[in-house]
Formats: sequence, C-alpha cells, structure tokens
Amino acid sequence: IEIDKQGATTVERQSARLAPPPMYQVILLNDDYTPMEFVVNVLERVFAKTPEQAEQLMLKVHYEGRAVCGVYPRDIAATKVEIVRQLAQSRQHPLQCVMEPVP
Ligand code: NFA
Repeated sequence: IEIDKQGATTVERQSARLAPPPMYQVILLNDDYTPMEFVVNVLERVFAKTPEQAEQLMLKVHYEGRAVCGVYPRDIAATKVEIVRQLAQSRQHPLQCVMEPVP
C-alpha cells in the first residue's frame, strides 16, 4: 500500500511469486591437523549427510583442498559456518569453513 502527498492510496497486488533468495555455498577447507573422524561427524550433524556421504565429502576436502558441503539462503549458510567454527574451536581443531555466493 502506498499513500501519496495528496493522501490518495494505491493498493498494488504483490506478484504471485517471490524471487528466489540469493544462495550461498558453504565450503570446508582442508588442513593437516583436524581428524578425519571429526570432519565426518560435522558433515553428518551440521550438513545432514549420511555416514557414506560424509566420508566421501571429507575425502574430497582432504584430497582436493576444499568442497562445497551445501547451498543455502544467506542466514542459514551463515549459521552453519558459525556452528562449524564453534565445534572446531571447542575441540581446538583448525578446521576452516567459509561461505561464498553462488556464482
Ligand atoms: N587432512 C586432515 C587429516 O589428514 C583431514 C581433514 C579433512 C581435515 C577435511 C579438514 C578437512 N587428518
């Protein structure tokens, strides 16, 4: 609803569909110290991977340096990054997690 300077009101229907939200990739980075089992656990708990998916994705990060763990709207991606950082910090692991806009 808009009200102009003369006090007239205009009511416009919202378009039927909203544009999809911008999406962000959440990416895990390899390091030499974080235990493989810890990374698998994070992938299961934070990214809802099965044990098999988590193992494969952990190995992809290990051998390729990084891998996309999931794609989410901004706030959800940011929350997952924060949770991974807190889990890693709480165990003193250097595991790095970042988010990047989907190209
Ligand atoms: N490279 C780590 C190791 O050999 C395992 C790891 C995998 C760490 C994925 C971070 C991310 N213990």
